[in-house]
Amino acid sequence: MSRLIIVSNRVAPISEGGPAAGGLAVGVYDALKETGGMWFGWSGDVLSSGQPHMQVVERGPVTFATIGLVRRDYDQYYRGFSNATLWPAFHYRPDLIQYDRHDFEGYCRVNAWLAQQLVPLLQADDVIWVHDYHLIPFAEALRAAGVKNRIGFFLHIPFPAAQVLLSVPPHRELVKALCSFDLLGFQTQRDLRAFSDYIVSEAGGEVEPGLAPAPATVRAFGRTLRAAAYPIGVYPDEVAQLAKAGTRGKPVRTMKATLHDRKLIMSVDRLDYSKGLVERFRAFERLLDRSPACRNQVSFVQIAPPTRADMHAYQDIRLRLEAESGRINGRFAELDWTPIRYIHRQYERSVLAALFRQSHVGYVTPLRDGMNLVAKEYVSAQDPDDPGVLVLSCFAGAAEELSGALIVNPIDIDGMADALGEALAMPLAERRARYRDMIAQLRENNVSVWRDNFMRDLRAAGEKRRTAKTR
Ligand code: GDG
Repeated sequence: MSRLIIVSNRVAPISEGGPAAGGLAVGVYDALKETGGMWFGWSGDVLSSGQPHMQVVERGPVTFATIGLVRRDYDQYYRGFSNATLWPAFHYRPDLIQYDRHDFEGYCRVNAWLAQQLVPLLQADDVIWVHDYHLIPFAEALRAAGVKNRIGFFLHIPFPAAQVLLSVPPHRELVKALCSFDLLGFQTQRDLRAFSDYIVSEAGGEVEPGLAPAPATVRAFGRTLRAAAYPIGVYPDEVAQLAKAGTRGKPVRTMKATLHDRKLIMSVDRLDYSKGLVERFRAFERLLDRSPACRNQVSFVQIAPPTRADMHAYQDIRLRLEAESGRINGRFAELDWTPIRYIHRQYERSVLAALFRQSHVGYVTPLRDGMNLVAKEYVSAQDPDDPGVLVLSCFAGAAEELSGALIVNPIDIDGMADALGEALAMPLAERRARYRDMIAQLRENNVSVWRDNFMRDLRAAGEKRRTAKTR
């Protein structure tokens, strides 16, 4: 079978046994081990002087090829166009979009430069799978360098409605660049519809739906390609094992001791404005306001590790959250009870999984999210005999699959407070039924299924393209 080449903005840090992080990294690494191949991307280093050099590390059948970025490229490509323009736009926050045409030039320049670094490492029948919004022009750049291989793209974040995408000045260039791939993968049907709508209404192209599970055929900008939804999953049994192991560890035992018999509501998110943390804190406050019986009986733990901390919008959300948690705790705390434990730090995966298992409610309410793996990890970590309840935003991609969750609109503070109350009081039989429904879905669509479906369609899409050319 042909080699697989994974291209992503960051390459997951690798230890001897494989990637340290879970989910996507593990799923992708498994595929690389099966077929052999390479993972290529930014090393995470930002160089203040000198030229970046590629580092190549071999681990059995897998090669890791990483390269640093010079400061200007980091500022324009990563902080600038990727994270100050595309991230807010794709998460429906036009109010936060910052646009500078030099950043867009830098974004295209870095994509072209990365593509040039990859070209000498490619073999003729390699299959190339590019990940996420940092690398939208990557296939166009490879094609310009004469690469004929099959190239697929998976977007981990939402694809916005056409009206929202129009607020990104080079929207047409971006969608045209996407059409240089052979296969486009989105998290949900909603994202696929938004993309199709842009193709038809703004690009004058056409989209012919595929007979499920076949992808749709897209014709636009003089190209024909395929597009479909491939909801990313987790390995639920592995998360459950981690949760059981973590429960015996010291951090979780200590935490449990400080809870006494109070019920626990758990949230874990990178500290990002797309995750809806302020609204979530206010809904918990509303619950305490309306239900005196919950006071001193329920604790809410929010773990929010730092991310993109050198950007204004992220410093802002941090300040707002610190103010909100301080205000709410000041209002309701007692000598022996702090309602919100807000922790701006990272924890080990096994600690998180164990905390999920100990908690009565998983509170996952992003304002927008491509999928949200935390929701899937929360369900996976539960004890089947005594599972907790997932309260989930209708704007997380995961809501398309997890019908056993209590689905909320994160703008509706009262609605979220109602759902928290309902989750805390839910009878065991109903909790079990909802859990069974969700865990079956997670097992059926685990991360291997996501990857295999994408790879199957990418190999087929490339075949069609080659056959069409030789006719
Ligand atoms: C993007 C899309 C899409 C979090 N805190 C810690 C920690 N985590 C882990 C979680 C989970 C992952 O990070 C976060 O994944 P999410 O899916 O929730 O969100 P994003 O980071 O925004 O990811 C998203 C995803 O890509 C995959 O396609 O679902 O929509 O935005 O696995 O558990 N892990 C550790 N310590 C922490 O403190 N070890």
